[in-house]
Order: sequence, then C-alpha cells, then structure tokens
Amino acid sequence: MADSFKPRPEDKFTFGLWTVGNRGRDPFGEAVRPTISPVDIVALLAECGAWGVNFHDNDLVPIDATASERDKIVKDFRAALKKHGLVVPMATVNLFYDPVFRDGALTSNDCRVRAYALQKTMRAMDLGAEFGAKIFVMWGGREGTESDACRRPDDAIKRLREAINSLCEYSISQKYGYKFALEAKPNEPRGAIYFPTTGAYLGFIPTLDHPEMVGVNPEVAHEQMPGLNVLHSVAQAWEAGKLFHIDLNDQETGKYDQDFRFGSVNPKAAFFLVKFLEDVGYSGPRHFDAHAYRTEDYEGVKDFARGCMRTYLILKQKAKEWNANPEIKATLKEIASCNGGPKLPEKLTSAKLADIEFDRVHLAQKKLPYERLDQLTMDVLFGVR
Ligand code: GCO
Ligand code: MN
Ligand code: MN
Repeated sequence: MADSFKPRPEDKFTFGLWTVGNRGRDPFGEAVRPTISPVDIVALLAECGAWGVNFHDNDLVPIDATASERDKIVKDFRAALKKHGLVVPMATVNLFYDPVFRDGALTSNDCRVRAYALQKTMRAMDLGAEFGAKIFVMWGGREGTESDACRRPDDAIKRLREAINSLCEYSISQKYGYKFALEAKPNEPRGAIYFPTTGAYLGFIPTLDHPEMVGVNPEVAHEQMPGLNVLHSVAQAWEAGKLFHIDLNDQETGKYDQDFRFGSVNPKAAFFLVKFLEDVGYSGPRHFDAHAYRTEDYEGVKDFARGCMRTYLILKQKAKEWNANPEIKATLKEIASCNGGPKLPEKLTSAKLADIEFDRVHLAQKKLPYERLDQLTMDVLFGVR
C-alpha cells in the first residue's frame, strides 16, 4: 500500500527553485536556512521523487550576473537536470523583488520601468526556452496599489494587455511555443493587486490579441486568502479550456500568505480539488508553490516536499475509492434523478416550456441527502469505509 504513494514521473510533480530554496526569511526575522544552490536543489528534488523544477529568471541567474556567469550557471544547471533526470516544464519572471518594481512593473506609471519589465520578461522567456519550458507563468506581485490615487486601475489593465500582447508576439517570433498562465492574487505584497481572482483573468483573456495562447494558473492559497472556493475557480478555468497550470499549497482564510504544505490546512478542499483534476483528466504539471515551516532545516524541507506529493497521491487514491463506493454512487444517482411530475420534452424550447405545468410543492419535497453524502465522504477520507 505504502508504495502506491511513491511519486512517479507521470504524476508530473514540480516545485519551484524558490519553494524548496526558501530560506525562511519573513518580515519579522532573518533567514534560518543557508542558501542552497540551484544545482543542489535539483539533487534534493530528485531524491524526493519530483518530476520537474521551475524557476524565476533570478532564482537561477542573479539579476546582476555577467554574460559569462550566466553561461556557466546555465551549463551547470543543465548538467544537474541531466544527471538527475528532471525537466523544466514552466518558467516565470521576477517582476517584484528589485526596488525598480516598487510601484509595479508592466503596469508602472513610468514608461521606462514598463519597457525594462517587458525586456526582463523576454529574457526570462529566452532562459526558460533554453530548458524546454512550454508554460510561462505571469504573477503580477507588484502590479497593484496601496493608494488608488497613484493611477487609474483601467490604465493598469490597458498596460497589462499591451504587455501580454507583445509577449505573445515575441513567443511567436522566436518560435518558443509558450502558453502563458496568468496567476491571480488578491493582495501581498501590495495592499491590493489588480486582477485579484482567477475569474478576473478569465474575463480579461478574451480581450487579448492572442487569447488562445493565454490561460490561467490558479493557486489554492490565493483563492483561499479571501475565502473563495478554489475548486470553483479551477473548474471555471477548466471548463473554459484555460487551466494551463496550477499552484498547489494551503492557506487559512484571512491570514497572511502562508504557503503551507499542500492539504495541510483543509484536506477536504484539497480532496475535492485533486478529485476534480483526476476526474477531468487534467494533464499539466502539479506544481507545489509552497515552502517548509521556518522551524525546519533542509531535512525538514525534504519532509515538506515529500509530504506535498504524498498527500496528493493519497487524495488521488481516496478519489478512486469515493468514485467506486456503492453507497456514494447510489446517493449520487438518487440526487441526479428527476422527481416525477410531467415528462419534459427532449429539447426544451421556450415555446414548449411555456405550456408545461409544474407542481412546485412536489418539486420542493425531493430528498437531498447531502448530510449522508458528506459523512460518506468523511468516512472515505478518515479511512473507515
Ligand atoms: C506568491 C506567488 C508566487 C508565484 C511565482 C510564479 O504568492 O508569491 O504565488 O510564488 O507563483 O512568482 O510566478
Ligand atoms: Mn502564492
Ligand atoms: Mn504561486
């Protein structure tokens, strides 16, 4: 049994260099873990059983690196990937750390900052493409405000549209074949970030020049911070054909950006999310955008990484059990059934509908045994059924 929770390449589990490489610095305290090089991170992830690794440009190549330093880093990293059999399915760009981006990058009021951010993103795309990345995540960490006195939000939206249109053109011109995955977050590090939810990006994408190249990267924590149901956001993205990537982690509603191990706060929500991804056949990477508690050393970081993948696989097994459970199946059938009354025509046109008489009181009497269904779910999760 234990073996079935061992990660395999086909599970497509990935981590960012910034996740397992997180040194535990927070607004109140210094780093507690030493710096770990990208090459060592690849070894650590391989030891834990991950399939791939993702990076921001500057997780791999420091912002001030010379061309020759860059070449050496790229060479060493490529060798490490080869040695450990890891892939790079996704790349991204850091448009939030450097002071130049303190008032945003692609939406900044300063046209030179915007141009620099665009150029930095193009270079990050070059770097990702060198490692075969086909997904480019864009998270607008600093694209927001503390005071809306500083710019009109619709100007910010226009600027972001223009930037993404150019980046799509760049990917086409370089034949990179990227799909862009836009990642929403309501706040942190800004007081408020533009496009606070996955749904906001889904409304924006059809206004782009190349909407087919652009989808979303929902993150569990980012939807849970303001108390939204992440599964509903993911399902909307999936149904729109826009689920290009996913960031798995966990988070308590209303708290600071916690980035906890996947499934560690709300295992039931994590269960329904995993069940959804598996039921619909999502085939993209399962990326864990989380980090270990500040109390851990690098052995603890391994426990963290293994825990994310193990929980996913346990929940995947639970989803199978849930789907096969005869009582659950019978209950689902019961709740999906139509409740007697007039037979509805195959095609319900408005003309036909106008003539049907409904027994409203009878319809309202249908049994909806959701208490039983939910307890059956809990029984499956608790392992007693
Ligand atoms: C966060 C975000 C980031 C992004 C990453 C990729 O809350 O800090 O989730 O981790 O996912 O920058 O673009
Ligand atoms: Mn996050
Ligand atoms: Mn993220």
